[in-house]
Amino acid sequence: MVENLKLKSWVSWAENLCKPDRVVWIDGDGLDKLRDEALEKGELIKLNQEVLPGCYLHRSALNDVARSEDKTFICTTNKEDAGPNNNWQAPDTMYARLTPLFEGSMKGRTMYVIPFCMGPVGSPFSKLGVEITDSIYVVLNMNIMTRISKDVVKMLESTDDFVKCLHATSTLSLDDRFICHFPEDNAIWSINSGYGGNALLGKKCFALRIASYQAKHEGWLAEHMLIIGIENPQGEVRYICAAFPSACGKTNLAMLIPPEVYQKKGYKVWCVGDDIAWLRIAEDGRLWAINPENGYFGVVPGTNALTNPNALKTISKDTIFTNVAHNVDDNTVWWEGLNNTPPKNGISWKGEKWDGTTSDEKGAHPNSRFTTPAKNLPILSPEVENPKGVPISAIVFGGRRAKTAPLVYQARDFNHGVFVASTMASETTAAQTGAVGVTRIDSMAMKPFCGYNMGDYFAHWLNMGEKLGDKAPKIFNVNWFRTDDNGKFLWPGYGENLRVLEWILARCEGEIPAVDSPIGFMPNPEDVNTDGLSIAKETLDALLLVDEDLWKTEAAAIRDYYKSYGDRLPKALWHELEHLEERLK
Ligand code: OXD
Ligand code: MN
Repeated sequence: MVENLKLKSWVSWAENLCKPDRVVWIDGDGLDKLRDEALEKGELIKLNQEVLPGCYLHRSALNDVARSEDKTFICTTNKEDAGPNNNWQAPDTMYARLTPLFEGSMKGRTMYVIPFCMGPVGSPFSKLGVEITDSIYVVLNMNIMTRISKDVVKMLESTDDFVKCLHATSTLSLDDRFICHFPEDNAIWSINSGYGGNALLGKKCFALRIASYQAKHEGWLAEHMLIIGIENPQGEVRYICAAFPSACGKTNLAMLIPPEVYQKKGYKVWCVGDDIAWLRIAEDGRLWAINPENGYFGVVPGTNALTNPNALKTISKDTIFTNVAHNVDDNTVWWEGLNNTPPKNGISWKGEKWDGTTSDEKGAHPNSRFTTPAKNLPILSPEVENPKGVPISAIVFGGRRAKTAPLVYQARDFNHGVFVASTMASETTAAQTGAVGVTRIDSMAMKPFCGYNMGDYFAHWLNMGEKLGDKAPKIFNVNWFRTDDNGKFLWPGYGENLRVLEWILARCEGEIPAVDSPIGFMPNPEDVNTDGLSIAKETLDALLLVDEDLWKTEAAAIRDYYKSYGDRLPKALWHELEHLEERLK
């Protein structure tokens, strides 16, 4: 199909190894036929096309419902280059371990070859990949999440610069499940999982792990960040990037609807991306961002007309649902948090009869997902295809913290911002396998996604800050999840988060003063706009409280965490920690 020798010989090598019955190239045409095949095989269920046109349901294997972090490896020649944040094995070891697993793995199956583009086609920001897979589910999801077209195939005729992504479903054995990254070879090998984060190799594997490695070498940043534009009543749009660990409401924030008082004034929010940002310093010296993805792979439970009406509209067509409950009566889907009326005649994500009252079992898996095209989002930014991207005014970091972190604070300067970002912590959720609710430091929300030693990654951030100088975006930390002593959330969240973003943008414009605290600049309570919001003054005070004892414990945990990076941790960050400890004395 293509004449590029490097690509052709890689595909023949994979064909010889995996021994499929046939090889099919994907250029965006003929997907209906593939969908039909998946329906026939039971890999997809066609939903009610009147209510949910173009929507399908997929149920995964029970052991294959989230990213397998313990099975994910960064394979660099030197162990230190992967760093303590990653599982490591030498490339030769993993090639030798995985080759027999791929051997003959596609016998009796079809091998699909998917050329894809991350980022707007033709943008100098964008990068190409080719995924080989034996899964129609992967092909259909990649077609939503990335850009696949004849133009992309054509681009591969004239460049050898593409990431080689090899995926096989095989037996789904947990013991032999591996998601291996070879950053020195621009390659990814994934076997025995069909879960999005493990198998849609354009997303976490390429756009974060491999891209972060490329970004360090090429002088840019690949980040686990949403990108939104906030339009003020004067029609000016300012862009913010925000990083949160998985399942902390990033998709909800990316698609937020302004509270009524803001809508009346003329505020609008535009979504550029909900998960990944690639950021470069442009000719004007500012930081500009593109979203490398073309769709959203969002957590379904909790999505409803209040929490994320835009997502609800978006996923009412052209969407693949994975591991939600099936309502057999009307052939639609249901999930916890959609409404209070679970199907009477339902089938749970496990494929068992389920009616919402028979057991404690959930209808939808807590990490059930939608895959949906960006083009259907009502608030999709008109800048999303702009090859230059959008200029970033502020970078926001956040996590899920019951205590400790206040609603919002601003870093003193860029280096302090890198400190704040590198030490952000969150309570774990269902998006990772393993215990839920454990606090862990998740630097820049990138700990599971940084393709190299995070000590070097922090140094790269500091270096970017130096290059940006006074044009650098301002850095902030937010926490929507603070609770009272009864575990009740203090902040209403969702659309109301715009109130905090407004404070952030006002700080970027230098419009309002702030309070100096040991951890950074805090809002004067009267500068958080509570118009139209019934929130007690004491609640706001509680949201903005910095409990110094808790922060002393936090500083001790940071010290231990930083030590794990040994001499790869930049000295500037040790200094920042010492300043924090000083200020807390
Ligand atoms: C995701 C994740 O799927 O972060 O976006 O797990
Ligand atoms: Mn994510």
